[in-house]
Amino acid sequence: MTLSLFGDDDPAQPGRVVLGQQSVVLRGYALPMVDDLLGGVDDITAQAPFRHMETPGGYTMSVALTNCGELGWTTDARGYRYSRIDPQSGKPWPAMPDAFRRLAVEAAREAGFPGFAPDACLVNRYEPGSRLSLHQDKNERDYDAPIVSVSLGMPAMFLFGGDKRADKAARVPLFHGDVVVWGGVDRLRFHGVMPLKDMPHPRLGSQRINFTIRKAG
Ligand code: MD3
Ligand code: FE
Repeated sequence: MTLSLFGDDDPAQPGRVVLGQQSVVLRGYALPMVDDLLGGVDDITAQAPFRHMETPGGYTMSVALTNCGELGWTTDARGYRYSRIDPQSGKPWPAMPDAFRRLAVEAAREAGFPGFAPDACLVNRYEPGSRLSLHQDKNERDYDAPIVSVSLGMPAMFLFGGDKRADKAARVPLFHGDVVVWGGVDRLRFHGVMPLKDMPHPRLGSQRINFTIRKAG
């Protein structure tokens, strides 16, 4: 048996980058599951293709998105919300793949959030130049549940701000296979993604896929 200097929930473990009191990057955590995860993305997008949605302010998002799970996040001229129905197909969103749920529940537990019961997963696709401006995730019903994010494909520079839009944001690179868990006091922090640089990934080419597993309802 190997003696570990690091307890199971010690935030100073190798491969962990502490972002805030209750948010942590688990570097490469998803790498052993990449085949299953990409298979899941293919299943989802066969039923609910990536699409560019409109913001309430009248802009078209540079990030294309789809969803799986009981609830999916949407935006249009009427606002942001979660819906059981894909507005493009009129059908329920595809089921959340078991591999997504298992990874999220285990990563949440590792980060100090046992008992995570997700019901929603927003899948984002970035192409070169795609960006996400600073925002808070406030459309979920209760902020006690964490959000688990999985990054695949090209790297991105993530912006992690504070509780106010004007708070200075830290820049954190996110790579293929990284998993991030955000919750508790960090749950409502402003965050965003810088415009994606074109650094083609051997497996995914000129795209980045990020999915966030959530409890929305
Ligand atoms: C920090 N997506 O979909 S994931 C989003 O890389 C979103 O596609 C980004 O922000 C992406 O809403 C970042 C990381 C993330 C998700 C939720 C958070 C960071 C968060 C909630 C609170 C604080
Ligand atoms: Fe967000």
